[in-house]
Amino acid sequence: MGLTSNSTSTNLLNEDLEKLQKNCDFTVAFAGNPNVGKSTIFNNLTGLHQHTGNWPGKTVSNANGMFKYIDKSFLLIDLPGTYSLMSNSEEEEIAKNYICSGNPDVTVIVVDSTCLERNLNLVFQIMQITKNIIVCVNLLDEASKKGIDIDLNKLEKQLGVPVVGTTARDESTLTNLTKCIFDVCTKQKECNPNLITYPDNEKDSIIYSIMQKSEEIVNKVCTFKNSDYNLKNKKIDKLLTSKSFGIPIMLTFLGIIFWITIIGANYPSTLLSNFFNYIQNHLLNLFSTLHIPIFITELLINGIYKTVTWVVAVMLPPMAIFFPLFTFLEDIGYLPRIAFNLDNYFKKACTTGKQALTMCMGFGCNAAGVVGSKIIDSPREKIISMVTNAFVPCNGRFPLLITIATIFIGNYFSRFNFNNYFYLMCFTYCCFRNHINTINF
Ligand SMILES: Nc1nc2c(ncn2[C@@H]2O[C@H](COP(=O)(O)OP(=O)(O)OP(=O)(O)O)[C@@H](O)[C@H]2O)c(=O)[nH]1
Ligand SMILES: [Mg+2]
Repeated sequence: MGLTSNSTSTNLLNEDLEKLQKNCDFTVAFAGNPNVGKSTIFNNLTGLHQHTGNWPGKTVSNANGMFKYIDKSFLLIDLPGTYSLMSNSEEEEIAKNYICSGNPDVTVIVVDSTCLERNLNLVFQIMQITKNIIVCVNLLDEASKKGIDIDLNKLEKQLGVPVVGTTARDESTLTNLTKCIFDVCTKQKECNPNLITYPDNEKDSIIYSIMQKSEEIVNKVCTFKNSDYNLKNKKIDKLLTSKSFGIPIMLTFLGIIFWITIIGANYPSTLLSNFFNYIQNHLLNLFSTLHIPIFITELLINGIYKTVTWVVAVMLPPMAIFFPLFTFLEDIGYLPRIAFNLDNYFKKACTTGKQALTMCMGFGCNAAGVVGSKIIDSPREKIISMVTNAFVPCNGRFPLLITIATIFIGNYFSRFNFNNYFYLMCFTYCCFRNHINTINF
């Protein structure tokens, strides 16, 4: 009963939506501003692995998943984040289209409890379109850290729709949400949104009325223990994106990450290569004892086995170190600051600062960088990012590039001075000796 791993499905992405809707009792859409935890809730309920991370714009198309609660099955739709229904970007358009015409049985609007006022704007806009709404006030742990207290019952009365508080990273707090979804879908709970009446149909005055109402509600339901609760964050932000310190701090961070990756990868690389060598020697002995023809031994051991294990020993350790470090930068929210710092420079190359994020991913694995290009809004910049990401030297290509560079530059030097060539080889060898030459195949 309820939310168990058996009650979830893990292979529903990209299947035909209508067919899925027919197979489920109810459809539930997750909408909200970017970076408020929609995908984290979606993943916890469905058992799927949508990309989550601390920067806006990760989800760029609708994702589907399923969960069961009591005797009912629910199809969940994780929508891209949107600040408003007056969409600017491709993904906001996707979210808007689904909210306006997808006809879900209930729309869960996930809001960030640390900036409720901004998030309520979208709530009021969606209220104009659909009646069946649940407001999920997420990131309650962050709110309590900042000394923000939200009276959820009062908020429910003000909005006229069910309000549930969650901390999406803690799965146990989602029980109230699943129960509320069940109750609203099965009509055990009523939604009567308190709609705003607009003085006239001018766009500007609609926006003004929504902002005014949101401010009014926040003043009634939120208590701020510390009036300058955001001061520390603002100071850090200012430092990280300042003209004089932004770039040096970024280079230091990235330098440390590459240093840890390159130096740190040597140890597991050496261990792995020693282990594979040990197995190789035993295999060679076994093949010779069994009198297996030499060309088969060459093909299997010196061909396939050697190549595969070399790739594993060289590529796996840097990836295993780089990706967790990169995820750490993502989780502390540093990536959008990198994009901000580099936006100006990327603009000069006719592209966007967001590409810095995909290029950083590309250092770990080019495939991830190219796939990550989907976060870029403009189709032109997206294509530029996809094409140029392939030039970022990923962990797997580093050793090969160094070898090729040594051969070509080495040749150039040899025409003039053999000593220079020798020094260059020594330099390359010293820099990367552990990374390449300790792998004694
Ligand atoms: N501390 C805390 N972090 C949370 C909570 N919910 C989500 N997060 C984190 O917030 C970040 C954003 O979460 P996502 O689920 O990717 O947000 P999203 O709304 O899907 O974002 P977009 O797809 O970009 O619109 C991630 O780093 C999550 O781990 C929460 O309740 N508390
Ligand atoms: Mg998401």
